[in-house]
Amino acid sequence: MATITTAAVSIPSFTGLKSAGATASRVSATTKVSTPMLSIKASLKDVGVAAVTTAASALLLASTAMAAEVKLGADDGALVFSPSSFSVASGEKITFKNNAGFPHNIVFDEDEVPAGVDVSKISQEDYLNGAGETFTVTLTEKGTYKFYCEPHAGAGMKGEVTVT
Ligand SMILES: [Cu+2]
Repeated sequence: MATITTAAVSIPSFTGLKSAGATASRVSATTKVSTPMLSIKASLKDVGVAAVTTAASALLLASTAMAAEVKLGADDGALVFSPSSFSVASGEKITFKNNAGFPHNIVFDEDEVPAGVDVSKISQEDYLNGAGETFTVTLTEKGTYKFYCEPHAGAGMKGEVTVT
C-alpha cells in the first residue's frame, strides 16, 4: 500500500514540473527584450527545467542499458549470434532479433544452465522466419547459460550468456 501511495504522489508532481517548464520557455521568449529581470528569472527556471530533462534522459538511457539485444545472424551474413558471449543482470531483458540467414531458433542446453532452470520455459524452439522477428527472454537465476540455434549449431551458431 505504501508503494502505491508514493507512486500516486510522485507522478503528478513530475508532470507538474514538466508543464511549468513549458510555461517558463514561453515567458522567456516573449519577455526577454522588454524586462531583463523577468528574463533572468525565466532563464533560471529554464536551467531547472533543463536539469529535470537531463535526469529524465539519464533514466531513459539507464533503462535502455538494462536490456541486451542479440542479432540472429551477423550483419555480414555469418551464421552466428552477435554478440555470442555477453553478460546481463538478473531480470534484464534479452531480445534475440532475426538479422540474417534465418530461420533461426534459440535453444538453451539443459546441461549448460544453472541447476533448476527449466530450459523449455526459456527457449524458443519454433523457428523465427521473418525479417526482424524477435524473441525476448528474461533470466533470473544467476550463472552461465549456453544456447544454440538448431539449424545452424553445426555451423557454429552457439552462444553463452552470464547472468550476474
Ligand atoms: Cu540460426
